[in-house]
Amino acid sequence: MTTLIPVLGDQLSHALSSLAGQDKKTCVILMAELDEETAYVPHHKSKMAFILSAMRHHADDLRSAGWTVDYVKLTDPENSGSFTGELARALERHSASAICVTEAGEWRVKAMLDSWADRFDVPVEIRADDRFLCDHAEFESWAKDRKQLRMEYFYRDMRRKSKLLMDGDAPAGGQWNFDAENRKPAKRDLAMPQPLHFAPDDITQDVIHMVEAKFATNMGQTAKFGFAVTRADALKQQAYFLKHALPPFGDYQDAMLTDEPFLWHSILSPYLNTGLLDPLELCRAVEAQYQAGKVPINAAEGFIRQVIGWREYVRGIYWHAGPQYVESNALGAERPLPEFYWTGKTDMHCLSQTVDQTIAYSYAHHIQRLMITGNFALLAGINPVDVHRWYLAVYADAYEWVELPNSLGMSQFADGGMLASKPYAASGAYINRMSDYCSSCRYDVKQKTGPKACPFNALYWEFIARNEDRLRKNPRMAMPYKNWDRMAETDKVALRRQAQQFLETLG
Ligand code: FAD
Ligand code: DLZ
Ligand code: SF4
Repeated sequence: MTTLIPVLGDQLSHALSSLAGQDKKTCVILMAELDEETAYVPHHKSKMAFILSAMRHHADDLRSAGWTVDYVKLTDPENSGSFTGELARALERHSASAICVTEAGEWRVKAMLDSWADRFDVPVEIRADDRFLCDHAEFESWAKDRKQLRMEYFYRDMRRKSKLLMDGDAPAGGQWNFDAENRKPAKRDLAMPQPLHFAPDDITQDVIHMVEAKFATNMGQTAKFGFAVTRADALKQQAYFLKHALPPFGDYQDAMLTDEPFLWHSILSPYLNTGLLDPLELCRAVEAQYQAGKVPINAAEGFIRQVIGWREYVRGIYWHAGPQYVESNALGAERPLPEFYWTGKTDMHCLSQTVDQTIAYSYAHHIQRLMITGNFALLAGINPVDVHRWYLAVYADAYEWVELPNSLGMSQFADGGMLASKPYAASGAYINRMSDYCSSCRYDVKQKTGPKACPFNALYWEFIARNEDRLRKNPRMAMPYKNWDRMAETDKVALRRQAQQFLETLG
């Protein structure tokens, strides 16, 4: 009586629900490197190297913990290329009589897992993924009957539920949210922390060679690969972050600096999303730093809000919105993604900085994703599916459940406001306020028209004008439309012409 337990690439947790209560002597864990998973988008080379190496290390860890692990490599000549195909082969190999699996993290793979009960002659148990604070039923009951879904109210419930940063029934520090204190521009500081660099061991080097050979044309470099690929190393990055980057994290959460890809961010999302780190354990460690007086409330709250607020909220939205969410295009944006998203070759300094570091590290922090690459795509009217597929491909932390609501919902407003109350659209002035990018750009952020004018300026007003029918009634857009209404007709025409001329250069 053997139970087969497929463990997917984002299920690298020892406390995974499918392993709970199992008898190690009668179970075989199946892990497989698959064509289907490496090809659903053209993943960044470092993203692939990270996931495949973390899978190989996790298989070894599980073996050390007494599990039997059947691991199929991408180069195995018999490899069928899909979860279902590998499960069929493994069922035979092990004469298994049952399958137990933790639910999938996305609609595509969920459909696959749901088909197994009909397809195979053995019972299939699909267990809930309990690595999240809020399960599907709880989110549905929270969302039911609400006219608008807003993260802030959901987040307060998660604070109450987890008891994180709570003084009895009240929020620690007297406020739920210290966001207003999290918007300071940063100055270059020689003592700025840099994330730990984990030199690739033999396993990682093998994976990197394979990825470089098999996916030579994919975006991305592996030369600077330094991700942790084990839980032990991911915990080292967690400890490093708590000590060195968390204290100023709150102040500089929205800041951007030239040639500083990481600033005071945690660089923990790849580990949280593969399961190497546990979100609640991390948040409790952050809370302990606050309670010990080592970090201010705006840092602790700001960080915990991202994890039990935004991260849980976007997952809730993903499953609540259904598999057709990906088709949303509320602003009717149809322009194809410009080539420079893949190459970094653009004379807009903010964009080349963000894309170049994405190519080098498979990482960009939130404000770069939202207010540089996301904002540009929104203003230029890029097709949201193209934008979504780009984000899903290029970041080491990208899985559809977390990437899609962030890209399509938060950054492109393609869901018409299901996730966010207004579009995150901004002109060059915002980028200039929050970064030092503009001082070394060939464009002048203060100019709105003419050959040196920052493209974000005219594009911003073009966005406002183009979407007037859809956005004017949004109360949070009242100010931009008031300013637009005040503008002289000749200025409006000049701005729109400037934007059109620029858009034509995108091809
Ligand atoms: P920190 O700034 O240190 O934040 C701490 C943690 O909070 C992160 O590790 C992450 O787990 C969580 N977090 C913060 N913001 C969000 C958010 N909006 N949604 C979910 N979790 C959040 N995050 C992903 O994990 N995967 C993605 O594919 C992804 N795609 C994104 C696409 C766009 C267009 C945007 C605007 C945001 C996206 N995010 C995504 C959210 C956020 O940008 C990343 O979580 C963050 O940059 C990861 O870096 P970090 O670990 O240093 O984060
Ligand atoms: C992202 C990814 C990649 C690139 N490769 C694999 C793989 O070869 N095998 C695997 O099990 N998982 C991989 N993954 C992660 C899966 O795509 C992820 O687990 C599913 O999308 C389910 O959310
Ligand atoms: Fe970006 Fe405009 Fe600033 Fe150049 S001037 S860095 S294009 S915002």
